[in-house]
Amino acid sequence: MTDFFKGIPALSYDPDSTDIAFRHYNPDEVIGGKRMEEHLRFAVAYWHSFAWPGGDPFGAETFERPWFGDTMDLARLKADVAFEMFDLLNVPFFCWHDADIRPEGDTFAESLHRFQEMIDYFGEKMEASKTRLLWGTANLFSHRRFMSGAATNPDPEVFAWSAATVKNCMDATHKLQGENYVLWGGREGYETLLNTDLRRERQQAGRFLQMAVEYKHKIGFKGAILVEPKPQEPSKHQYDFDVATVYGFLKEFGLEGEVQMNIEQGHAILAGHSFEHELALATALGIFGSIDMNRNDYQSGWDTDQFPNNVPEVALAYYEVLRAGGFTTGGTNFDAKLRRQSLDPVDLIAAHAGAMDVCARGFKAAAAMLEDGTLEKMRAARYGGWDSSGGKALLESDFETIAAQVEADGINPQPRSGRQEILENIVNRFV
Ligand code: XLS
Ligand code: NI
Ligand code: NI
Repeated sequence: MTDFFKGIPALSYDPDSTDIAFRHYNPDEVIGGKRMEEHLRFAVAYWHSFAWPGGDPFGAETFERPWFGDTMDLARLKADVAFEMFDLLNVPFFCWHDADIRPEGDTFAESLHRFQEMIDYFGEKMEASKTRLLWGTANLFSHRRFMSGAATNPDPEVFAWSAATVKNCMDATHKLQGENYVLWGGREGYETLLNTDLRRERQQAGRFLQMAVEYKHKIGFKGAILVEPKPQEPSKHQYDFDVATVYGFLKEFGLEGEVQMNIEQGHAILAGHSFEHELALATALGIFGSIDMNRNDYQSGWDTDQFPNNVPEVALAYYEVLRAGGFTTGGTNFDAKLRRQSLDPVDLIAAHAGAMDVCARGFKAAAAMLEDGTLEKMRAARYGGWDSSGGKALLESDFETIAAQVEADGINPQPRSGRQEILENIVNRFV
C-alpha cells in the first residue's frame, strides 16, 4: 500500500451521506434486469488522473505527484496508486495510452520493452483487483515526432513507427483481455492546405485503419475496434471530425462493418452537435460502441475535459444509449481531468465519485423515461402514417406514380404539432 490516499475510506453507497460517498450510484441496484454496474461500466482514464501534470497554455505543472519522473520504479508507483484508486472507487474498468504508463526510452525498442514490463505489472495487479481493461490505445500525438500526424504524416517513417506502436498496443490490450481497442486520430488532420496533400493523407489513414482491423483478426482479438471522432483539436482540420464524417471514411475504406464509434461528450459539443445527436446517429448507422464521458466549458470553446455535472444532459445521452440496447463491449470512460487548482488526492476521489453519481442519476432518469414509454409512444404516433399501407407503399413507388396519386386522391397534408414543449415537460418529470 502507498500512502497517497491515506485516510480516505473506500466509497460505498450511502444515500444519506453528506461526505464523499455514492448517493445515487448503487452498483448492485437492478434496473431493467441488470445491475447498475453492468449497465454503466465505468472506467477511469489513466492519462488524466495519473499522467497529466496540471499545465495550461500559461503555466506548467501544478500537481506534484510522488510518481512524476522518468524511471520504471516511478511508473510502478503510479500503477500502485492507480489500482488503489480503482479499488477505493470500486470501478470495473480502466483505460490507458502506452505513453501514460511507461517512461519513453531512447529508442523504439527501449520504449517497447518498458511498456511490456508495465503491461505485465498491470497483469499482476489485475489478478488482485476486480478492475479490468475497457480499452487500450496508443498515444500518437504528444511526442514531437507526431507533430505532422501519425498515419497521415508526410514522412513514411512516422507511419511505420505509428503502425508498429499500434500493433504493440493491440497486443498488450489483447494480453490484458481488454474489451475494446481505441483509435483517436490525434493529429490526423492538417493546419494548412498549402503544405498538405489531403487526398494522400486520407488514403494513408484509411490503409492504416484497415491494417489495424486485419491485425485484430490475425491475433484473434474479440473486442471492438473503436474510432473516436473529434473536430478542430489538435489539428485545425481533423479528418475524423464527427460521427457522420467518420462513417463516410469507413464506407470509403470498406470498414463500416468492422469499426464502431467511441463518442465523447466534449467532442460532440466542439463539432457543433449535442452528445445525444452523435449517439443517435451512430446507433442509426449501426456503429455505436462506447462513450467518453466528460463536459466542456460552454464559453471557452475548447475541449476542457471536465467531469460531468449536468444531470439532464447526461440523462438524454443515456436515453440514447438505452435506445441503442445499452453497452455491449463499450462503457462509460471518464475522459475527464481535475481543474489545475484541485491539488489534493481527495479531489481525485471526489471528482470520480461525483461523476459516477451524476451518471447514475442521468441513467436512472433515462431508464425511467424509457420504462414510462410516453416519449416513445409519442414518437411512434408522429410517424404513424408511415406504418399504414399507403405510407409503406410510398417508398416502393416512384415520382410519376406518386404524382398521379396525389392528384387522383386529392392528397392535402395538414400540419400537426411537433409537441416539443410537451415532450420537454415530460423529460423534466424524470430528471
Ligand atoms: C482527446 C481524446 C483522447 C482519447 C484517447 O481529446 O479524447 O483522450 O480519448 O486518445
Ligand atoms: Ni477528448
Ligand atoms: Ni476521449
